[in-house]
Amino acid sequence: MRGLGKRTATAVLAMALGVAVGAQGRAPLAASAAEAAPPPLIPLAAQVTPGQGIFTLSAGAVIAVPTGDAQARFAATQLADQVRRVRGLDLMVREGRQGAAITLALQADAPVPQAEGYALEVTPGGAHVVARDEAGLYYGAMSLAQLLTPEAAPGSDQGPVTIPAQEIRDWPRFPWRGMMLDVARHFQPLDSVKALVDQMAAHKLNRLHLHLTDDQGWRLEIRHYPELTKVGAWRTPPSVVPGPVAAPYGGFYTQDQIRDLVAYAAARHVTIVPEIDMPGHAQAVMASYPKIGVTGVRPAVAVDWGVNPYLFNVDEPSFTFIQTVLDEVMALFPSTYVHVGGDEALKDEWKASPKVQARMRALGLKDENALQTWFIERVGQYLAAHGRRMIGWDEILEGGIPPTATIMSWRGIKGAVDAARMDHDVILSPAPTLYLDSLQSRRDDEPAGRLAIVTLADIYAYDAMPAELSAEQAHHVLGGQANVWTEYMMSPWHVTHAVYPRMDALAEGLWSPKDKRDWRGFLDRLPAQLARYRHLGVDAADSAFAVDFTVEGGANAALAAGTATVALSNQAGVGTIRYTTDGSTPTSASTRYEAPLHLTLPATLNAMVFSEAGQVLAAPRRYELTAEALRTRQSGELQACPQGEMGLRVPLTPDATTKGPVFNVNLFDACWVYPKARLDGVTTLTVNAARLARNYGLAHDAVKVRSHPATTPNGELVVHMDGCDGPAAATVPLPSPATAPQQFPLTAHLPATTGERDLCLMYTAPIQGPLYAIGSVSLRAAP
Ligand code: TNX
Repeated sequence: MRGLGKRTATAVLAMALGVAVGAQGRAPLAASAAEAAPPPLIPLAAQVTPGQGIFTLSAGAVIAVPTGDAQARFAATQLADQVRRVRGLDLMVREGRQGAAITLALQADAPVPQAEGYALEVTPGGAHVVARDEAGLYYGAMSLAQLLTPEAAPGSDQGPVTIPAQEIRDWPRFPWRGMMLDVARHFQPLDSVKALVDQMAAHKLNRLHLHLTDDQGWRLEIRHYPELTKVGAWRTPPSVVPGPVAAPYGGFYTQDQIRDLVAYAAARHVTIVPEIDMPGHAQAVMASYPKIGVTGVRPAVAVDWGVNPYLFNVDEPSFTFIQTVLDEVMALFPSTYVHVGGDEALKDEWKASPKVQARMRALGLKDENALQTWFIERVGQYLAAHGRRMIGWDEILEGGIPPTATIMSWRGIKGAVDAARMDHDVILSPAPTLYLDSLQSRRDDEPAGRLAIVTLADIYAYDAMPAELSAEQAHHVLGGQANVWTEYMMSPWHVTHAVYPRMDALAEGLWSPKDKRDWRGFLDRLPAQLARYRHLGVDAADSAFAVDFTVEGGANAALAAGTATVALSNQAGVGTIRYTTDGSTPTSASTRYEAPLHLTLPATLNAMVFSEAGQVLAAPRRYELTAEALRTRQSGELQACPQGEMGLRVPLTPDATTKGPVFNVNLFDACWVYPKARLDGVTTLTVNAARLARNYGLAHDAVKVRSHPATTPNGELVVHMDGCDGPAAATVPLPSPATAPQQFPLTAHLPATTGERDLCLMYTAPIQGPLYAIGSVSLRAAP
């Protein structure tokens, strides 16, 4: 079940390998900054022909657009705005061609092979963009904005800018270059959505799929059904802290705000594709209008992530409701495509309802999957009658493909391959690769998310065209899309961290020709983009560049020897690592890391990563080499107990918007292993414990949650040595949830022993109660 972070061992292994695949040999950034270096564009252009000479642009230069062409003027203004904000260079936008250094114009015979393409010619005399359509002209302006902001190094971005003469002809590989933002699980303020649109447009992405409704919230004002936002947009956060009930969490967009957003995006050639999820993921609807549901019983708006049981009924009032909602949706969103969800609809309610069963039989349908296909197709027909097209997640294939459907494939790519073979259009957005709720590194400092690691390199390597398809069938592949599910992204900061710079890798995969793809070249072009992010206030993740510290031979060897050999590296294998050992923050003048460091304990390492040009690629990271630190394991360093997996990294509070502590958990077993603990002289073990909400809809998998027998009412932390089946070495009762704070230490006294032994730590708290987690485990020796 996707919603819950369970994975097979092979998948986890593959993901672990994915990380290894991401770490390709180290090469200095300047290596390809030689003459034939591609222009500083992301995504890379389809064709670039070098020219003779250099174009120099100074402040006050003019960008000219044809008189009366509002769209060209808008593109020019966007170009000027980018260059001013990133480089501090003021350009002027004017109509007419007089004295212009830069021109932008539509041209019916512009030399581009297809829609959205542009040609950009740079000569010593100026830069000229032509295109056959408005989108192409806009993308030409965005490319020029990148050419005019090529610098990565601070301080180099002053005065006139120079661009080598060149001719660029560029067009997209796929027509659908998408991102999905889930505003249902955690509401995203309008300004954050617009900021995402800005970056999508700058990256030549053109579809923003908004996941507007789900069990945990309905986020779109529907005039005809006011309860959807009065009731359905708000939930009461689960709490495990003694005290009053938390304030409601939620929010929604008014129709005026949506019109504003749609227009804002359209001006940037981004189509907003609305999703109204059905027949499942509909608990917020049932909380607002219970009669639309199967049982008629009113639930609360969900707080449980995962899969919840509430389905739409299949009778006429349901369709009246859906059609009325879609009427308003169609009036707000001009998008040809309307997404109707269809994912993870647990069929229990339909199975248990005699009325639903009678209807299914009357329709001559063989099972609930066929009923889902009928349901979705009925909605698809309604959309088709209004000139729109329906998209659904790949589950809608389960009962036979609805004739009017375009398929968005997320459970791998099989859905896309099957649908394309049946002559349906498809969009690829497979989990985990294009799921940006998957964390991007194994670092301790990553925020909450899924533990299927999807690195920058993984996204870069992704190809949206399934190899299985014939050339004929390949025409059905509209493109790809990365999905930002926000169960664990509580604030705009979290979304930003998840999206950038992985959006750069995505954009290159969806726009640039396949044969132009070049991971090392991409890494060479990325520092300029990171500098753009810095100037624009986009707090991009540095996960791919940040320093990882590895103690050779492991922490135990260092503890035994009192010295350590420490290797420094980073995930992407780029840049220059500089470090200090005196506790100070490194600078570009600090010692350059060349080979593993030999240190005597205690020691402190601070390291950061610079590009060849001296730009900071990763913020400083600190590593303490003390006996205490070497005996401590953070949540992310612990392993799942045998047969289990740590699927999720979860926050202390499900809706806290601030960055806070996170905990790796296996929802099915509150059990962790501290592998090879060095126990010589150790007398106590201290766990930094946390009590978390158990807010997960596990559906049929709920029976798989393991419980461990408790001997006291609140349960205990039990420590076993040499695996989980051996006798308990220590048992510490948990404090009462009614009085204890959410985070608390637990100290266990261990029997004297020696050597390296696996410690198994499990909670025996009742599985109906809160979820207990481990922030860190430390071993202490007797003084
Ligand atoms: C599965 S992808 C879901 C979403 C969850 C996502 C979390 C899909 C169509 N359904 O409801 O948010 O997993 O990764």
